[in-house]
Amino acid sequence: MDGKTVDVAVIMGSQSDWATMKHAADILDQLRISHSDQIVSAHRTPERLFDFAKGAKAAGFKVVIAGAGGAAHLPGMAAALTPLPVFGVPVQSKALSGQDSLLSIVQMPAGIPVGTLAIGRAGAVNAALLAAAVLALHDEELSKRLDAFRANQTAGVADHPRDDA
Ligand code: RP5
Repeated sequence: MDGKTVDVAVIMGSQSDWATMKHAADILDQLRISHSDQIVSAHRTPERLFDFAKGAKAAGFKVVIAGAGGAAHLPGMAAALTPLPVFGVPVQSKALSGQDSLLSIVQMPAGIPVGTLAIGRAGAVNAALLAAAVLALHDEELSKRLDAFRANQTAGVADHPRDDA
């Protein structure tokens, strides 16, 4: 990365989470925010989780987006190990439709916050937009791009529904 730091770490518990987390990566790309997408499993690769989260701030990341499904301990464990803001995305699980993921991520004990988003694609998209809003506090050009993204979204909403849309 040319010695430059990357702003957002998008981590996920499994390859199977990528179909969801790619939506976060796509929004970050649209807003021209640098990101690193990594598989980091709290259960299958705990040492990788410790190495990543303990070193995330020193590595230059400013925000962590963490997606996981089922017994979704990844966002909470990452938040316990880094002072960076962590946004959790509950991935929609097959057995319980992501309600397990949601409750695993949202019910953090007081003292270690995880900003928890919606289940699935909406959560991944909004995690990226929240990360953008945080970064935009100190980046006027990004702030303008975020404003333009929202204006474009507003302009894309028709006044009336169509049968063929
Ligand atoms: C979690 O288990 C992952 O975040 C994933 O959502 C879920 C299932 O993982 P795979 O069995 O598909 O690898 O750790």
